[in-house]
Parts: sequence; C-alpha cells; structure tokens
Amino acid sequence: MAKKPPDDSPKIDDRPFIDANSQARSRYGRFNLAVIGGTGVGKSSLVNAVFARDLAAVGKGMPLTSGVNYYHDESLGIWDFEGFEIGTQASPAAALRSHLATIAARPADEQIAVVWFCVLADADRLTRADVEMIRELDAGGLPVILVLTKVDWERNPVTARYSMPHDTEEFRDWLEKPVDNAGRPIHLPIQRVIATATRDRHGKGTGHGLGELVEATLELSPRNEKDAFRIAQRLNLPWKRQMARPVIAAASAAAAAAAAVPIPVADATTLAPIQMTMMGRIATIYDLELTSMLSTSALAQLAAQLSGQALARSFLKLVPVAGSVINAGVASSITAATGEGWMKLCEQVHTGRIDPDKVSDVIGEYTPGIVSVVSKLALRKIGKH
Ligand SMILES: Nc1nc2c(ncn2[C@@H]2O[C@H](COP(=O)(O)OP(=O)(O)O)[C@@H](O)[C@H]2O)c(=O)[nH]1
Ligand SMILES: [Mg+2]
Repeated sequence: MAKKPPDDSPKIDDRPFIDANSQARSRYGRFNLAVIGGTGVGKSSLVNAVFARDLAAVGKGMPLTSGVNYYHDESLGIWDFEGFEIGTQASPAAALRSHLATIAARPADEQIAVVWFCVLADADRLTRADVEMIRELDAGGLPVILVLTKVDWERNPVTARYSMPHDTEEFRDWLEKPVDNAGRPIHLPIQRVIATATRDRHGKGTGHGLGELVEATLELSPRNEKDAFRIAQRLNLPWKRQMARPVIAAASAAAAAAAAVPIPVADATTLAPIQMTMMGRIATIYDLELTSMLSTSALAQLAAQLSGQALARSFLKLVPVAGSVINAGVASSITAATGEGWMKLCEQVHTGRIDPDKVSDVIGEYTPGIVSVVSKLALRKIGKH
C-alpha cells in the first residue's frame, strides 16, 4: 500500500497533469471513420479488432436516420452504415448522398476522415449499387478503402504460409482492374483493396490483414487527423512510442533549461510541473483517461514523488557523489527516465496487461529510480576523472 506524503510536505499541484491530458486530448481531437456494408459482413468485428472497443455496446449512440448510426467516445467516432442495404432503397447512392450531406453539416469533430467500404470476400463482384455508392463517396472527397471481409485464409501445412481462396483472389484482381460484363473498364474510385479476417472459419484466431488495414487508414487520413488515428487505434504500438518520444525529449530539454542555474535539491519541486505535463501528454497518446486511471490520492502521491521531497531524501544519501544541487544534466536525466518509465506503464495499461485500477499500486515500479539515475550519472562523472 502506498504511503501518503507526510503532512509537512510541500503542497503539490496535480493540475499540470490533468490539464496536459485534457489539452492534448482536445488538440489531437477525435478520429472519425465511416464503415459501410450490409448487415453481417463483419463491420463491427473489424472496428473491435482495430480499436479494441465495442462502441456500439458502450459508447454514446446517435441514430442519424434509420440504418445510419454515430457511435463515439472521446478519441474515436464511428459512422456505422448498418443495415443500409442495397436494394432496400430505390437508389442507395442517392440515399448515401443525402446522408453525407447531413453529416457534412454536423460539427467539425464528427467529420469522416476515411471510409471502410466492406464487402464479403466470397461475393464475386461488386453490385452496381456498390459502385455507385463508392463514386458518391469519392465525389464527397472521402478516401475509400475497399475491405474484403471474412476472408477464409488457409494455411499451407508445408510452407506455413497463409493464402486466400482462389475465388477471393479473383475478386481482388477484379477490384484492382474492374471491368463490366462486356470487358469494358469501370471507373471505381477506391484507394486500396485489403483482404481481411477477424477470425478463422471456426471463430478462432487473431485475424489477418488488419495491420495492412491500419497502415492504409493512416496513410489515407488527412494530415491533421493522423495523430488522432494513431491514438484511437490499438494495433500498432510503435506509432505510439514514436509520438511519445518527442514529448519526453521536449520535457527533458525543458527540465535542463529550468536547471541551467543549478536548483538546490530542496527546491526540486520546480521540475514537477514539467514532468507531470509530460506524463499527461503521454497518457493521451495511449488514449488513457488519467482521472479514471489514477485516484486523487494516487495523483497526490505521484506529485509528491516527483517533487523535492522524494528527491531530497534520495539525494541526501548521494550528496558525496552527486552534490547538493540539481544541475541541467541531472534534471534532464531524471525527466527522461520518468518519461520512459511512464510510457512503459501506459503501454502495459493500454495493452491490457495492467488493470487501470491497479496503476496506483504499481506506479512506483515504473517511475524512475531517482537513486539509480543519479548513481549512474555520478559513476560516469567519476569514470571521467
Ligand atoms: N468466419 C468469420 N466470421 C466473422 C468474421 N468477422 C465477423 N464474423 C462473424 O460474422 C458475424 C457478423 O459480424 P458483425 O461484425 O456483427 O457484422 P456487422 O453486422 O457488419 O457489424 C458475427 O457472427 C461474427 O462473429 C471473420 O473474419 N471470419
Ligand atoms: Mg454491426
């Protein structure tokens, strides 16, 4: 059980933490995806596989019209064209056009970035209505990924490679060079064709083509919505590290600048807001809601840990080697170590290896061993002489 900071500890403000988290959230914004396809083609399964959450079950839903729903949480919005069936309307393309116009008139944070147009892999062609709807999306300036769903991948027992059935391959080839019955080319404005499955035919397995799907989605997303997608998706962890590292570097530089004139150890509280802002931003990148992750008392404890109190105690033991002030090098090393540790903790929560409710219990294992940081620096210093 974590100890509460002693009553004589300096008052630590945990606001920078929460402010940075919510500011980063509003800066990155929400990523909105449109998913189109008949009932049962596997739309919801794809969304669950890529974003690791069932918005339809837990999120706020808003029926735009019959068959079109908007589900969202803070970082992700899904326009689910569910039951928007081919054949149920006189002209699906005209209906789609009017839905797109309605959506376009809605707030900026609900605007569609990319479309997944989902078709069962064992269909053998697109229908005329499909083609017209895709043209409608293209006319609306939306990038369209044609997603073949429920591909029945087969594993070759000798090579251990997976391949798709011959028919699916033919369908994919047709999509890449579509022609009509008379062999004349058809205008089909799709940006990608991606063959996917979220499970095998026995309902097991981890899926196929999903990595390719997130890469294509990122690539086709408007420039200023790419970060929102990197945050909302849950399949690609390296993208999150790529976003977190510059945040750590910037905070380390800010800490070094703050300690350009060495700070007496007792005043190390100066660095706490820098580190907490960094941690709030990193949590956002992992799409973690800080206030639900850390109890108020855990936040206060963390704040105290980052403050002069904890530092001072560790430093006292190290004064002979480290001196009694925090200089730029120490400030930046401690901040970098805090950032790396926090990033790893966020990763564990994000991937479900640590229960968000348990963060308060394990945080000490991830935030820096200040003693170890300082010892390393001191050793390096000694080594030089
Ligand atoms: N074999 C197989 N079944 C799938 C796959 N994806 C989804 N399903 C199943 O297909 C059914 C419909 O999926 P769902 O995602 O609800 O489709 P939606 O109506 O388009 O949202 C469910 O029973 C899923 O378990 C897949 O890749 N392979
Ligand atoms: Mg569904």
